[in-house]
Amino acid sequence: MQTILITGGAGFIGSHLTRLFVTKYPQYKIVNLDALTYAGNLSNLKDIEDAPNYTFVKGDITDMALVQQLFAEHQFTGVLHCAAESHVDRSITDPLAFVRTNVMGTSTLLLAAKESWKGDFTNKLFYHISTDEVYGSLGETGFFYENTAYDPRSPYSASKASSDHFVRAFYHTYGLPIKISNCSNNYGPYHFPEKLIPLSINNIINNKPLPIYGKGENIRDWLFVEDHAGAIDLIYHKGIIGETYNIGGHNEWTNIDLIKELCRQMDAKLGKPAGTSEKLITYVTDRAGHDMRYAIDATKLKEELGWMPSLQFEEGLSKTIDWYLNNPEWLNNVVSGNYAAYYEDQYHKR
Ligand code: NAD
Ligand code: TDX
Repeated sequence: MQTILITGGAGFIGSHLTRLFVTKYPQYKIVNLDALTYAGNLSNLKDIEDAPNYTFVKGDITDMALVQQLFAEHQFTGVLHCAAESHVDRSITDPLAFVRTNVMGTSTLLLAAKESWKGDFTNKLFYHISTDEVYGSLGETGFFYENTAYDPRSPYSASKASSDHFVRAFYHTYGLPIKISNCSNNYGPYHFPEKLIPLSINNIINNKPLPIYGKGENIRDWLFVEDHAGAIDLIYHKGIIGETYNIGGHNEWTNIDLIKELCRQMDAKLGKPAGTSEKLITYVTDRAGHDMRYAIDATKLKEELGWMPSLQFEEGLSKTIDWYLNNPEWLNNVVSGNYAAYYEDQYHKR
């Protein structure tokens, strides 16, 4: 019998992961702890909210008393730690929010797990979900490997790198059973429209400019979010304690090529003449400290655990666009309110 604490389960990746664990493992009890920040949205989990093995708790991972109380009440055997401040641009304007949630929050969870498990680590696991951005920025060649030296360059990636270090420190110092995975850029349904792909889909729908930072030559390595969730499931159950696994699909795109492919697919789906959406592309001031290229080498995950991504990018992008076109209420809900003010502030000065 497993009882698993998922943090950040109402966010983008967390909601896919929660859905996967709740439906695939009906014998597990899943508790989702989420503060419901601007990025958390319970409508991401509508289809499973009444599942008998699922409980939602609204709360903050930096709240030690709450986290301790949840460990005492539910006797968690595992933690899937997804909660984070996750947007690089927001980390440039408000770095301390990232230190608070990503560093303090992760450390709070680690300490609560250590105290609750009281040295009996049999069948226990603290799984930390992290990013490839901790490795820094690549030039034209090369890949990030599990043993690539950390070189974070944004407040976001510095806070994620710090959280990874704390997770490893608890493994080495206290023997806490941990696993870490570092994944490349995700895309798919329920992605908050402050990130490149959903922001651009939303702007094409609304005939608004598509802001491309700098020359659009920066490269990201994109993975469909359900493939990320599948990899986490595999590592959670089959990976080795204390190990790190890189997750990525060898799928590198310059931002400009990606946006052109998105425009091409959206014109076709919306019945517009080819080339219509591309006219919305607008080059804007570059992101400060903009990392040039990310590229993951996921050989370890493939060779040791047999993982492969299931979707080609064009197919995954098509599924993603269809989801946004079929869920206008979700999109309209999240782009109203606070997000409208953020968007105005972020882009009017570019
Ligand atoms: P997200 O911003 O969509 O969701 C984050 C969730 O965490 C939200 O539901 C939010 O309400 C919750 N949260 C934030 N602060 C909290 C706090 N203090 N206490 C409790 N809950 C809090 O993020 P995402 O894109 O789904 O990313 C999830 C994890 O995966 C993060 O750790 C991120 O670093 C990592 N990651 C993301 C990507 C990506 O491309 N999105 C890639 C690799 C790794
Ligand atoms: O309006 C935009 N215009 C633009 O050109 C935005 C929002 C982004 N960009 C560029 C910046 C990046 O080169 O597109 C690329 C992707 O940007 P984001 O979607 O903000 O993602 P990124 O900065 O690469 O970070 C993401 O991947 C790793 C996630 O947000 C992180 O949470 C994850 O860890």
